[in-house]
Amino acid sequence: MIFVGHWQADLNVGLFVRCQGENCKRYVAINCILVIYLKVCVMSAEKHKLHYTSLNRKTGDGDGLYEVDVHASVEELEHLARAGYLVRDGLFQGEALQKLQKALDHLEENEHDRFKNDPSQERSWGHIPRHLMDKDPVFLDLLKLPPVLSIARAMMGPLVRLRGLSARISYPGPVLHETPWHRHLRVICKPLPPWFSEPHALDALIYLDDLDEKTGAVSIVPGSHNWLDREPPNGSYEPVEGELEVRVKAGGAVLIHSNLWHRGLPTLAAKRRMLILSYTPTWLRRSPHGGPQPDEGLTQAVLDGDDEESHILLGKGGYT
Ligand SMILES: O=C(O)CCC(=O)C(=O)O
Repeated sequence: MIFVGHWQADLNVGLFVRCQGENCKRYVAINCILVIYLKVCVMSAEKHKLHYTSLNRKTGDGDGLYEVDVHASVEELEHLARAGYLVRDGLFQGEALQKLQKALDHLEENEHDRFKNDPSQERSWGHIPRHLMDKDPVFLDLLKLPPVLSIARAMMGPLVRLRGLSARISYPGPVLHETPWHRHLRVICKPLPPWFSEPHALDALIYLDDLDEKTGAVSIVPGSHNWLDREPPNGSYEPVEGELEVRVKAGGAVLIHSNLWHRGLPTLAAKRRMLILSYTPTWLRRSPHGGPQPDEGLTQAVLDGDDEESHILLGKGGYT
C-alpha cells in the first residue's frame, strides 16, 4: 500500500492506487510524482525492434539472427526490469475477450468436479484449472501472443519457452477466495552459491473480469523480484510495506517477473476469472503444478508438426 493522502489516484486508464493518510496537503508533491510515475507504468505500448545473434550455431533458424518486434518501449522494459511489473490495459477487447471468457467458462463447467471448496476451510485460492493449451484451441492460440512473448524475449533473450497457461477462478461465498503473498519460482537458497542461476520468468496475469471491490484487485510489491535474501511472509494475507494495489478492466493484464511478491485480494461479491501465461528461458522446466499434461492434449499435434518456433516454445529444443 502506498500512503499518499486521502484520495484515490484513478488515472481513468484502469490503474488505481488506494491511498490513505493524515494530511493531504503535505503530500501534494508526492502525489504529482506518483501520477507521472503511474502514467509511465500504464502508457500504451510503443513498439521497438530488437536484434539478437545466437552464439550457438546449432540453435535457431539457420543464420542465428533473431529480430523481435517488442510490444513495449525501451523505458517500459527498464521499468519492468527495475520494478518487476508492467500494466497493459485492453490487451484483449471485444470478440477476442469474449472468446477467452467463453472458453474458460466451458472449462470451468467441464472441470467443476475437480474443484474442492472445503466449507471447513476459512480461505481458498479458488478453482485453478491447468494445462489450458491442451484443452481448448482458443487457449492454444495464445502460445505466441506477441504483446507478451515479445516482452519475454526482450527480457530473457530469443530462446524462451512456455512455462504454463493456467487460470484462477474465484467466487464470493462462505469460504473466502483470496491468495496469500507468494512468488512463482521458489528455487532460491540462502546463502546464494557462487554459481547461482537466478531464476527468471515473465507471467502475464490476464484478467477476464474487471478488478474492483467486488472481484478483488491484485496486490504487488514493486522491486521485490530482486530480493534474493528473503521470501514472502509465509501464508500471510496481511499488508506489506510498499504494497501497491493494481486494478485493470476486463481484458487488461499485469505483466510481472515471476518472483514479484503478489497476492490476489478477496473476491467478495462477483466471480473473478484470470489467466496466467508464463514464459521462461528454454533451459528452465515447465511448471510442475497441475500434474502431468493431459493425454492427447492439443499441444501434441503442434509438437508433431514442423514449426520449429512452436517446438521450442513447447519445450522441445532451443537449448544444448
Ligand atoms: O489472482 C490473481 O490476481 C493472482 C493469482 C496468482 O498469482 C496465482 O494463482 O498464482
